[in-house]
Amino acid sequence: MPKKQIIDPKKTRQSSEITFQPIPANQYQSNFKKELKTHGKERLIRIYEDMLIIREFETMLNLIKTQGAYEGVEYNHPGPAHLSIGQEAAAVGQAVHLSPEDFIFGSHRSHGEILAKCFSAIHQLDDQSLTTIMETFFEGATFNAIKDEAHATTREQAEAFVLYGTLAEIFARDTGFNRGLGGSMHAFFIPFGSMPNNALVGGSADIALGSALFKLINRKPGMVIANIGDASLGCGPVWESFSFASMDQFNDLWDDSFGRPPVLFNIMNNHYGMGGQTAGETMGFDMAARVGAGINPDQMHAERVDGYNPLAVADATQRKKEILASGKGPAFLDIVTYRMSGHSPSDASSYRSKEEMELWEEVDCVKSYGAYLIENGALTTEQLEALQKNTTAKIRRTLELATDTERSPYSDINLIESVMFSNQSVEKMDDREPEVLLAREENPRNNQLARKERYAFDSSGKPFSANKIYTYRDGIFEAMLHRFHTDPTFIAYGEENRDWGGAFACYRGLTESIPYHRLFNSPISEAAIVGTACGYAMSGGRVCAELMYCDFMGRAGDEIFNQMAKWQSMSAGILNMPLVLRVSVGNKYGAQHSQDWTALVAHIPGLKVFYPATPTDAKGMLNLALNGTDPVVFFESQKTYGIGEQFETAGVPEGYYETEEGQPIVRREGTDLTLVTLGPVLYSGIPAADELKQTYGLDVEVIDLRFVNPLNYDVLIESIRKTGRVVLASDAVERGSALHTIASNLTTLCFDHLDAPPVVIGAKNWISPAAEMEKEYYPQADWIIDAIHERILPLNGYTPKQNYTREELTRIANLGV
Ligand SMILES: Cc1ncc(C[n+]2csc(CCOP(=O)(O)OP(=O)(O)O)c2C)c(N)n1
Ligand SMILES: [Mg+2]
Repeated sequence: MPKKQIIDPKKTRQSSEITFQPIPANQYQSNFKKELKTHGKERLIRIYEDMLIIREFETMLNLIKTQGAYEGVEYNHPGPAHLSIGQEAAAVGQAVHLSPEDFIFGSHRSHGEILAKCFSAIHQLDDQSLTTIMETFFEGATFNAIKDEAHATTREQAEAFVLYGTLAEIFARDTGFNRGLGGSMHAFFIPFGSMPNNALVGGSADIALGSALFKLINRKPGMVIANIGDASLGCGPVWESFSFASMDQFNDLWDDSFGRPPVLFNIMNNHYGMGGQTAGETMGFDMAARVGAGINPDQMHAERVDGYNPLAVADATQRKKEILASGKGPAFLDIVTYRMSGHSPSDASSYRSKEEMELWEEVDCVKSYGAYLIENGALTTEQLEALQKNTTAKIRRTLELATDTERSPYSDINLIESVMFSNQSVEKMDDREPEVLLAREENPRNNQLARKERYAFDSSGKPFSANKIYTYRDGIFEAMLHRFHTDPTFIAYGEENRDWGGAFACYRGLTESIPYHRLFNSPISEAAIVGTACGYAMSGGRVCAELMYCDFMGRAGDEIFNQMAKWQSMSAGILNMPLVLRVSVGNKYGAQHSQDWTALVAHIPGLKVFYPATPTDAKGMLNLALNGTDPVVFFESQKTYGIGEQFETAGVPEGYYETEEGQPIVRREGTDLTLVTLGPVLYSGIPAADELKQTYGLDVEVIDLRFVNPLNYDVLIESIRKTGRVVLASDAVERGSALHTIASNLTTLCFDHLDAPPVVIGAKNWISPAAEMEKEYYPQADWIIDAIHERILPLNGYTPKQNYTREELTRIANLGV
């Protein structure tokens, strides 16, 4: 279905120029009377107190790290503590106008942001809500550690709860906000709107955008902030997020009720990466706010703000919040601040002068805001001193509680195993009616499929012609259509997902049925495709993202390896990640479009790895993945997209069904040798088995692995017990292939039954060559026979073509090929 917009050459070739609007910098004017009216005296003092608490919390951490003690309490903290001393006004100012349903995602330096956001939420919630949150969070485990302490009000108690939950998390305690599995750089507390913080520089940009997409698409209240550092403006995924958030389609193609995602990219601009100075050394923007001008005509509403004045930050955040609420996001703030503390406590500040640090100390945000309140009669010096004393006592007590191993036991290491996956079956993530454009019965492709042959052969065993058969890509389509009609939160996107019909026609027919906001083309931004999908999934939605080619996972490495894989466990199971990442394994397109990278993702803990080979499994395994709550990397070979069902004689079932997770399947029974295939190699395995049977009388059992992780070894073990011999083959290059791990486990599990060590066959350890040479690169049926002959069982009169001798093995290993 072509888009309605016409790209008119007359218009696009017209002579004109691009103009920019001025970008405001530090234009906030202090006016105490006005501020008093806006915030009230109590809130103005509260802002000071919040800054003071954060300063003291981090001063305590600094002393613990550098001297092993604070106010007489000794403790050794071996883990990290990236402090933001100096940045308190930015964190507290930002939180002032945020409501609990507004989310902030941050960086490795987020203790202050977590505390500020939670304190702000506490200020807005009533006592009953606060008590319920505290009592129910981890069934009261965190609350129990502080509930017997004397607190004058519920709010004070909630504040102590937040200080304790954060510190216990930093100290890896079971009572911490993420049961000690997140730690200093990843702690968060969703009930108050503090979302995951990220140790990867800029990692929160695309995740926060995904969370904003969730709010937008599911019509949920609130805005989302990505707190990222000035140095993160050098990171590709951050720029991908800017353009993804600014796509014209939100205005031009989506329903008018949507607008653009409510995301604020907030640069906590402390002027440094670790030691690299951004403006002046590693970047060229002069002022970070400038970058907004390059993204869209709204210039992302970019603005520079004085982050040493909490009220200037509060004012700017409120103004951006209004813009986002009107659907005109994304917004961008360059908050000028300064990190007085080192990057980490081991930082000797060798990259900056004493003079510079003294200049910032002179205008210290906590001191100067305190002085401002005194100057304007909101606070007396005595009150300020009392606040300081009180704060020190609070922090000291929090430290005592969080380091008391009885009240705050360390997490049990075995907890991790139990939260690596959530392993749930959840049909839909919300109960509302899914938004669709056509009833399922009206979908043209759905109706076409009703007339297709769901088994590839007729009653005489003759294959049906290609245009008559139900194919692998039809299986993918049916699973997608089912989920779109079942789960209202379910969305899918990637490159060419919509009008094109999906990169390889799997989605053809979906454009007609599914509105733009549930199925859309993304920018060519692989990192942001996966990162936003993570944010969408962790916020409560279900998503299928697609990377056209498996090889493009390289562009989304961090998002797949560090985000998608990690957040369920780093959150101690608080977050789910119902995210299916479809990747196709190509061929014929040479070295950068033809790689099976199952090993890469199977190596990363926290990912499920599926690789169906048949139409029945394409549908059943995608149904399974899309009904689950775990991140799945879903491999599909382009070699198999057009094939029909060749194994299940009843054909691909018409209704809904799921393939059993982790279960390999016997495709042909045999007694003499087990051949385990992954993906399309199944179709080389069958002719190899035929040849071995006909010519050498060898009865081969062919097992289609289907799953790399998780994997149930029972079927494999049972087969090997019977055959005593096993060959494993896939299209991945042989070195480091996921099959080697399986082979190694089979050696351990079946040692007493094996005649010879398992043999792993893969593609050559080379670049994948041009289509014309592929037959000499990917495993072919006769390679399987060659390997059996050389390594397991010499076949009478057989002359191998591939060299599987031990000499060859060591020769190529020596060469690194
Ligand atoms: C992708 C990535 N690269 C490098 C690092 C190592 N690193 C940690 S913090 C940091 C500097 C980040 O600077 P900025 O984004 O300005 O945040 P700040 O530390 O100033 O708060 C670096 C390079 C990392 N954690 N992640
Ligand atoms: Mg910085």
